Amino acid sequence: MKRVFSGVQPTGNLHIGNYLGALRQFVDLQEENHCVYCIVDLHSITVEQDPVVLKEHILDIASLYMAIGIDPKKSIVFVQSTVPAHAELAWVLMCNSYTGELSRMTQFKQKSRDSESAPTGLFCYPVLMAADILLYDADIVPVGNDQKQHIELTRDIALRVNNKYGETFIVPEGRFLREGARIMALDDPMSKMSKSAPNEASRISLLDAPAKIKKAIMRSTTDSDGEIRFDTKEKPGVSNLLNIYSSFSGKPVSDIEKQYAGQGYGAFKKDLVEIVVDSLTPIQERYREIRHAQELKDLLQEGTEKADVIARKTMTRVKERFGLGI
Ligand code: ATP
Ligand code: LTN
Repeated sequence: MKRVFSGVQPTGNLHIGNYLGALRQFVDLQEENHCVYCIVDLHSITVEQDPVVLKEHILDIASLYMAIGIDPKKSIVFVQSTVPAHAELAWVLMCNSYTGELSRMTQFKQKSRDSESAPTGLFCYPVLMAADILLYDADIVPVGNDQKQHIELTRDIALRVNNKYGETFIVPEGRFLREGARIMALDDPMSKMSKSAPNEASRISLLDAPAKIKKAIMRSTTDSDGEIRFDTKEKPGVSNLLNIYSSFSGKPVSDIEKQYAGQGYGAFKKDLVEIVVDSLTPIQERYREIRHAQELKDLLQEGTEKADVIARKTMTRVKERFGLGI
């Protein structure tokens, strides 16, 4: 069995792009691997957070993890800051990474673009991510394409430490999403669906009420030729809806095209609303059951304990290799 590690930041609610593109994969992977899924709260404070809101978001994401089918009996689910070794290993790795390579990270460049001086934590964000992954001896890291550079850096750091101090880390591999798994914004099919876009109607959050889902889909940007055909260049809006339809229903895109041939967008969008609402309803029910239950905190506590055992073992190995401690 392989070890899988991934993390999601507790910033805002998850949308169907996060779900179809990343989280659904997390659920599938837990059948044949040892999976560790983390809510990376230390990463989220690299940009300013309201402490009260952050605490809620951590539990929101944990509940959503469970609601979509991540099973804490099969996988380890925990909150990053509850396992001290993440910050500890990050320090050791910071001493083995270079300002030059960190300055080249596009995410840092984008996020620090508008300010004269960025927080050091934002600069070191990828090193903390490397620590997350290397602590658990992960073989596979399922992430979006936007994380490719961070995975490369993790591999570089792991190899560098192994070469310098002897075999210490497993060199992980990224498992990247198919390009087709990218869900685009409903109001602008040229940009990806995102948590932080100002227009609420650009996305469907996993917890949206049916009326909001209906409004967002019925008003989604398409084109004027009325043909249901998958063509991301000429018909990006319709293609995105076809992609969402196919991902939720499991029907191949070509079957959906045939089914709606000659029917215009109205019927297609109406059916899509139903499919999305029906797919999200059970997730929302499970979410409501667990979100305020003591069980949630108990499960996260168990996750912390299991993660901590693995993380401590790695830290002992690291300290030994580096000559740290007594
Ligand atoms: P933001 O847009 O505010 O930066 P986000 O919505 O991209 O946030 P992240 O927390 O960065 O969310 O991503 C969580 C996971 O979901 C990542 O693996 C990312 O690649 C994936 N993901 C994010 N948006 C989409 C999308 N539109 N389609 C498919 N996968 C996505
Ligand atoms: N940077 C990632 C979140 C993240 C992560 C990780 C993903 C933090 N640590 C370790 C995989 C493995 C993001 O923004 N999606």
